[in-house]
Amino acid sequence: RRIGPAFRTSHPLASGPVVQPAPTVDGFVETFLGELNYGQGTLLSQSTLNDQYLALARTVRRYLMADWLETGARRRHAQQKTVGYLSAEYLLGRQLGNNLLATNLQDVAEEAMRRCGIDIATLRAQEVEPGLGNGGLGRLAACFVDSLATMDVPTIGYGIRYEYGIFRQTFEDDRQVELPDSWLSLGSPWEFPHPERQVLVGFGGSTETSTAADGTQHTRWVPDWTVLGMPYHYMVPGFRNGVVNTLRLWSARATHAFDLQIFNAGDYTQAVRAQTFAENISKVLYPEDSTPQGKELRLQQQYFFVACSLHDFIDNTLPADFDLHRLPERIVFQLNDTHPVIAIPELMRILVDRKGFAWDEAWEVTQRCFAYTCHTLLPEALEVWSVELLGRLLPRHLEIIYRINEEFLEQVREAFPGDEMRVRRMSVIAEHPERSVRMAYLATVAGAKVNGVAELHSQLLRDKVLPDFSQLWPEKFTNVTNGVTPRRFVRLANRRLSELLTDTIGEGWVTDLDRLRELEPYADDASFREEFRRVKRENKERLYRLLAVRDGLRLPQEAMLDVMVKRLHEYKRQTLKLLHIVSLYDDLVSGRVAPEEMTPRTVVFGAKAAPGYHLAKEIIFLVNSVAGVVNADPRVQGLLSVAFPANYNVTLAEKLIPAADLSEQISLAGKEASGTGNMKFALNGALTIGTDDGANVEIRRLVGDENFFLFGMTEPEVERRRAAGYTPAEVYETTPALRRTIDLVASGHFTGGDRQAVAPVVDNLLHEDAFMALADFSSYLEAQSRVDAAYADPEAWTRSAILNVARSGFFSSDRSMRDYLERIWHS
Ligand code: B1H
Repeated sequence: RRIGPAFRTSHPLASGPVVQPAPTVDGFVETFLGELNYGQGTLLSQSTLNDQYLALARTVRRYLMADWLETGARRRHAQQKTVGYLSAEYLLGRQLGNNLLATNLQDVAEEAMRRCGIDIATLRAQEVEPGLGNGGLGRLAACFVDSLATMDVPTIGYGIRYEYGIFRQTFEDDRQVELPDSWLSLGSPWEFPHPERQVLVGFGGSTETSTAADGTQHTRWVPDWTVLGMPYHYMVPGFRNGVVNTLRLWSARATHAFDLQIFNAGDYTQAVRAQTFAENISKVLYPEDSTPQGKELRLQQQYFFVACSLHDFIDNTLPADFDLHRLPERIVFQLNDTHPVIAIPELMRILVDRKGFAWDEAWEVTQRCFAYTCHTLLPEALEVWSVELLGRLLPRHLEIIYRINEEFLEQVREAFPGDEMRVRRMSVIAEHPERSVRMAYLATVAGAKVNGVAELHSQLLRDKVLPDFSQLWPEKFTNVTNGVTPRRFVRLANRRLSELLTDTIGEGWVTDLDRLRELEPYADDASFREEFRRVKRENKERLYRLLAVRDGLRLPQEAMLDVMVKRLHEYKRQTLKLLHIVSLYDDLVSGRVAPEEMTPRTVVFGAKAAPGYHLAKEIIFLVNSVAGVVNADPRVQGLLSVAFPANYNVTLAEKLIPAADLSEQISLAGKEASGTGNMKFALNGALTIGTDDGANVEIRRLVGDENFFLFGMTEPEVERRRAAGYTPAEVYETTPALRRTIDLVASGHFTGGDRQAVAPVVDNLLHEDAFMALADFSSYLEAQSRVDAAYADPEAWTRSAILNVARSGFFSSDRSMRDYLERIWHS
């Protein structure tokens, strides 16, 4: 649905090159003032901070525009294979700093603002980050598109432009309260709406099958309602390489046809309501991390963005005469978890119903166009959609899924004759407790490749989650260990460390992180260690200044900074960390440990709980309660402090991680698919205390046992323990230190004597403890005393911290992208 022919003229500037503003302070000032005057309609002397921020953002945008247009033209011309990254979440973080970094305009912009009498830091602080994701999965997508741009890989990131991102967390009486994240309300200078590229998406209705004269059947879906998808484009700049890729996020609009009908019937209010209904689809991000709720609106979101994206690529991106039999030569859609898996029957529908492909031909093409990344092992996180709901919302897609399944099960029967149990186990359609579609199975059947996100996870995926499939198709399964972008999480977040690195080994590390290896010899250089400690200290000072202003927190400068930031989930075991804090506190106040024997610590938590996850919210309450009592107790002043700044997000992560000494990665073995925070901490010179889980396994192997604090059961030990019948009360009874700790919490000591208030967490630990925090308690405390002893020797600690940095180059998302290219996208 292209609207009108492109405007044609013989004017010499009509087809470029785009005139870029001069990359000088003068050029920047001039462009900035122009944006302020003509874009914001104000004068510098009368402008608000928000005016100035918007003008600054639009100025930076101008410097990227020529490269964006050029990259687009180059891509159209070259007609290379494109990566279509399909993700319901992109946790981007603030854009201004990243885009200044990418264009190498940081110093120019700073000086230009100074000339205008503006402190650029104040403007940076104005930006509300686009929080269009829950946690690791969404942030991973943002790291991946950054790396793909830096590596000049043709990529379109497809997703949803939620009007409200992840909720803003506040605490009231120590309890989490959620507020809407209206991130768009003060203007959104980084996005470009493209109404001319809107796409129509159908829902509901029924299917009709007709038989042609030659006997062939043709099926057609007749939806009974439609919405429009409006794309908003975001720039994804590579690091100083002239490449700017596109992130295309879809926003739902009501169709004219839809409300006209009702308007004509004279029902104005009903028509307006219809508009609201349509626009609800992209209204809000579902805040459940790892536990999808199976809500109808969520399925609508998933189909909405996937239908828009496929249509956009096939009908509006490929040349009009493109032969779709060759589609796999031009696109590979990477499915970021099961959220976009409905794209599989959608592509079949497009090819068979709309483009006239025979079923087998379409299936051949479809299987080569998709690959699936699984991000979990938790059974409750494996998405299923009830057949009832799918049939009502997407009747044609349900038919297609049934047929895919029928043909797949035939294949299983051929490979394993007489094994009907196996056929039932492998069916894409589950029969109990309710007939439903297993989206991970559908993705595995249709995808060319299936990958997990860390070595251990990929192995458990093959052995535990999809064993029948890996037996049938061993070559389909592979691993790509996650990574993080060194641009945002080192170069931007840790400017001091970056300068030290560049002064020492040159600046190549920013795009070739393996070069951090060259740092290894400096671990033995006393003056380098001194510099490294200065960087840490300054980062801590910066963090504490921020936390004082942001959260009214006052923290001691000297203590070890021990950080646990991630979503609140039982399997991640924030309660285990809490038990450690309480036991340290108890040791001090009871005199079991003398003040001078204690290694001073400040523990910082950051975590959002899904709003409906009651136990997680009780854990937040307990952490805040303990923090209140510990921080107010003069007996532990300067020795133990606990901070829980509200609303942990990417922006806060960028301040916290560079300051941390100790990184807490303490999930029950076999539960954390990978973790990516763990990588960011190691790269910024924190040591990890962690279980043998997810990417911790690989971090420990790379940095060396002596530079990592390992504790807890291994995954097979967890399995054996569970099989033997795990009773947490028994551990409590037989472990005196644990008993004292839990008793102190249960007594109401931290809740003003209120025992009821702590009962949900305490009872759960004693009688359920699904993630075996009590079983790992002793091992964890023993590892923490090793941490204390190690921290007491600053030279040895710094040496380990430097080696963590030097040996973590593997965790660049650039390496992850090379692995995807090699193992998945080029195969
Ligand atoms: C991860 C999710 C997730 N795994 C469902 N699964 C969601 C599942 O909205 N939902 O319904 C949202 C998110 N997120 C995380 O992915 C893993 O827990 C981490 O271990 C991993 O590092 C990250 C990136 O692979």
